[in-house]
Amino acid sequence: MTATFPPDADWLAFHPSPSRPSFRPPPGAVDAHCHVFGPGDVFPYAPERKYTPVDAGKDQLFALRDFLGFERNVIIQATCHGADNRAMVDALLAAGGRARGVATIRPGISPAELADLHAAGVRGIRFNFVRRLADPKPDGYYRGLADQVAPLGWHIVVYFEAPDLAERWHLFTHLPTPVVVDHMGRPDVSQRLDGPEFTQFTRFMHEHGNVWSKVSGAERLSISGPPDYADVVPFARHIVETFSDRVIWGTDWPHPNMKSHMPDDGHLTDLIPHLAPAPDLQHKLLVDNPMRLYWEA
Ligand code: 0GY
Repeated sequence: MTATFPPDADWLAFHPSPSRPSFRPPPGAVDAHCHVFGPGDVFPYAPERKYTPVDAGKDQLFALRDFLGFERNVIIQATCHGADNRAMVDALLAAGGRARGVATIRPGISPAELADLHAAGVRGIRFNFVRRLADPKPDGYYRGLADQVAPLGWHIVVYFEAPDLAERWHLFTHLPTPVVVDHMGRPDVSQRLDGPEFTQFTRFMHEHGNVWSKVSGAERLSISGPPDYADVVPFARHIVETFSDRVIWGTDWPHPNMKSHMPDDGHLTDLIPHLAPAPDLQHKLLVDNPMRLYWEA
């Protein structure tokens, strides 16, 4: 916590002492969805932010990476930092090649600024359609930004609520880059796996070979709750088994905006063999796929 930015009164801080997972990630495993917050007195939170978190800096992230048995991180710019990517870039530069980043950018960013982000390890930008986090813009806004980063070989990460998929279908299916969906498009896991909403999501992936999914966010999607998050497992496992070459996984640390509970990152890591039961699926999910997207692109 910093005096400069007191966190929201109902903010849940990340788990102080996660359990050591029984599952051991394979060598080279990537935690492909996590964030850094501040610290706010060094990297101020954005004036337009929708929440003020408890600081969660790079040293704590790297300690968690080592403790859980991962080798690399993909650090996703969090909305509380707006389009000021300095905290994320600082973490990338400190990681000695073991982290890549996904930035938030605004129209008017220069080629030189994009080149600097690329040199630091940024390989994508994120479009956030979740209304409690960002104010959605017309499709043309996103298309302009996508056209700017496509020549760099970057991809677009999209974060949306399940009902938004129909509304943004045309935009998402015409982006000129790989498209990586956060948290499986946030399915309502109280619905059936073959219900209309999730069927639409799997059709999105079937019909568009450039669409990837993160099978992350169990702690946010689950109604049955920890430590098993049993209601999320069939959804994630279906995606992993059907699209094994286009899935990645991440802890989602430090779990912004959790209200029901703060997950134990060891328990989340122990979900992996339930989502990806066979060792070859685990290797694709944790090593081959994220390496292709973030290190080899
Ligand atoms: C996540 C989810 C959330 C927050 C953000 O950038 C963010 O602020 O992504 C959320 O509140 O659902 O993936 O971290």
